[in-house]
Amino acid sequence: MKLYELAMTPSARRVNIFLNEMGIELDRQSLNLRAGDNLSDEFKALSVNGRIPVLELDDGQTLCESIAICRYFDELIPSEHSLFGRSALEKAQVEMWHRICELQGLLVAFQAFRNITKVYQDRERCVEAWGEESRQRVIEFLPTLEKQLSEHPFVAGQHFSVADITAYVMMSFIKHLEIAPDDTQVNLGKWLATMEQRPSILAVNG
Ligand SMILES: N[C@@H](CCC(=O)N[C@@H](CS)C(=O)NCC(=O)O)C(=O)O
Repeated sequence: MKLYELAMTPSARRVNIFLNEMGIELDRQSLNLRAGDNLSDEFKALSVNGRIPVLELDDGQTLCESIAICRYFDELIPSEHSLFGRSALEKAQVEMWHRICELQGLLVAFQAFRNITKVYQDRERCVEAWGEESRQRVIEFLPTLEKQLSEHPFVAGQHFSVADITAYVMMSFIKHLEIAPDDTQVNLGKWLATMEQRPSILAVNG
């Protein structure tokens, strides 16, 4: 198997934290996204969404979308400590919080970053006002996380899960938008500090 990625990017970080949690090593190929390595016909043949990460299986089939890749390994190597949850209720809570963090947090932060910095203006139309609006929406999402973390040790409840991975990657990424927990978001700040001590996260932070 081979993982096509760019280790510093948020989507690759999500997969790499997950793989570190599971103790999985893979062959890797790094792409230079800004130079447009992912825009080639050769790469587009591997990646339905034309982005990294992409997992290429030994039989040549490929998977893109970071959480689909994580789910593949979760099913391939079953564990009683699945990061996608254990009981029916816990699986649904992980799914719920994961979708909340992804749809209201990480993907909105991507829109903010891409439209404000215009980093990929060679391949997409950038709307600065949309970037600023998205940045504001990320700020307005943080109280949801603060409330949840004031009542539970982890984002989806009692156990570390893929929802913590996405929330952590979002929180580390929004530093580029000059967003951080404010003085009232103490529980979010404490959770962030705890996440930064996890070996799987220390390893991607280098
Ligand atoms: N929803 C996708 C997002 C993938 C994505 O946006 N990857 C970025 C890096 S974080 C990328 O490849 N950007 C290059 C481009 O947009 O051309 C996932 O979770 O895998």
